[in-house]
Amino acid sequence: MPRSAHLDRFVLDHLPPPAQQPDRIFDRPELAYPERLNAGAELLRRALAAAGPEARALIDHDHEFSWGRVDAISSRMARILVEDLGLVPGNRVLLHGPNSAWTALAWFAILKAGGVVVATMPMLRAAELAIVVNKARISHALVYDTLVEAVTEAQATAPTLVQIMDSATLQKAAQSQPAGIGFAPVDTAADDPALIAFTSGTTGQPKGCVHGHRDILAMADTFGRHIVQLSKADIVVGTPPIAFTFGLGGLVVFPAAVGAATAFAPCPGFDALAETIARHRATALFTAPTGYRALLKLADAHDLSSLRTCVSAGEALPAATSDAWHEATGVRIIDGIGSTEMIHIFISAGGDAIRPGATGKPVPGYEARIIDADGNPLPAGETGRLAVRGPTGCRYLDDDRQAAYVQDGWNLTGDVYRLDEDGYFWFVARSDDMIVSSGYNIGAPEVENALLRHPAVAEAAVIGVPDEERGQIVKGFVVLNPGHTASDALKCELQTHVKGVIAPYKYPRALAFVDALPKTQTGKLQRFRLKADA
Ligand code: 3UK
Repeated sequence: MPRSAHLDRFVLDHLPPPAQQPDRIFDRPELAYPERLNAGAELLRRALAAAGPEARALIDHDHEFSWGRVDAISSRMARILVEDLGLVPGNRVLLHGPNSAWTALAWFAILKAGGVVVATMPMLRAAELAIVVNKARISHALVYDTLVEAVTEAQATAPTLVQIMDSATLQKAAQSQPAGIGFAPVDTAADDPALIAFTSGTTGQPKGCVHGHRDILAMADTFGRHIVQLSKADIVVGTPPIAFTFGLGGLVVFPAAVGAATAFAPCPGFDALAETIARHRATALFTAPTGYRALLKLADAHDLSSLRTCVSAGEALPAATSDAWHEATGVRIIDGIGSTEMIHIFISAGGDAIRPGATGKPVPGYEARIIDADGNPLPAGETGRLAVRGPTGCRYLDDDRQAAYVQDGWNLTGDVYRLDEDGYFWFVARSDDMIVSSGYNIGAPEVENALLRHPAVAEAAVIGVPDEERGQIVKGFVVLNPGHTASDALKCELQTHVKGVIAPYKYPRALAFVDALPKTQTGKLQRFRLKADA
């Protein structure tokens, strides 16, 4: 084992035992990382080499940073972390900020300083932050001005947190440093922990997924390099928070790896996103399927014609959404399944290889297979549990649930998939979203996609509800498009429509019209909340 740079060994000491570690495969030249690697320094080295110091890097609403300035400012911030705040390599640093240039700058700074980044969604409140701080024994926090209160409040029940610095203070301190003094990035081992990404946790305590410096580069050198294929000419926009690894990859890591620029919307929401696309002539977009559906409604009012590359993840992209987007913009969306545990996307397809409705094939660097309940691989055509392995893998921080996600070195994502004869992987459902009605297995997403094919339907969700006769019945929740009104007649029409699109036994026997569906901050449908209310 190469020598770790971590003087604070907390994360290293709370990794899963060797027998529960995932296999890690680096059998491609672009994944042959050196023993010493600092992801913050290496990404900025790549950006500067590709685009040069003057090239645009981070664009806030009306303020721009070049890659040269991103490198210089993040080095100054790293110095402040080490010299003023006493950061020791291996210490965990809470990064609590909205998607913005400041949050990206601070992210690079923490990595350069040898800290372990724990980024959290700006919407988290004190109680939720305290859980994360306690679990990861966080000592330092860099916090965006407007969010300081929640963090200081969390401190009351999270005593490990001793140093909090707000964005304005950090920025001022960085500016007042004498020019010309650099910062030598901490000489971390390639596998030294670099970040802990907490799962949104639909049930139970959130799980902390540990990823090393080389894992951050691996997402750029697999999905980024082979499927997204950004160049230094790209201007990237998107909705997923930087605290969610989908957003971290799309808005920070992939652009840096090629010297592209990221434009941050001034506030969350799809109107601001559409405006940002038009204003900066953005070329690449990262958002969830619900984001594409929301943008479709705004496409007439905003100029989206600059977009060339569109990436969807978080939940399956229905063929109906893919087709509607293609029709409106001429761009085929790249769908990809990723997870916090794997850091980013491991099955996907781009360009002519895209088959709407299918997720795609294993991203170069990853292997995927379908296994049965006993862990035996299943042939093409069969439906079963998805298992993957590659350069990255699941390593929970001190968590018994490791044994459920990693088995025999393979990562089990909790998804049910089907592999076709051409090697394409088709999403069926998450295991917990399989409905068993009268002995039939029905995947909730398949019924949702059928509902979405009806012109009156804007959003759809499907769950199983208890039924004496059938065990469970399929229940649908539908948000209507403007110009349509809920009625018994429309309900019947939708039920008949579903029977015409998929096998009739899958149709929603119960159907409710609602104003909105419960979604996570990462755009995922929360079926469990509908189940709780049903
Ligand atoms: C589901 C998908 C079908 C699937 C994520 C890209 O979503 C991400 O991470 P999470 O930990 O959730 C993982 C689970 O979400 N899922 C995600 N993408 C798809 N299902 N098709 C898809 N395209 O159940 C998976 O197990 O929140 C996505 C990059 C980084 C991420 N963290």
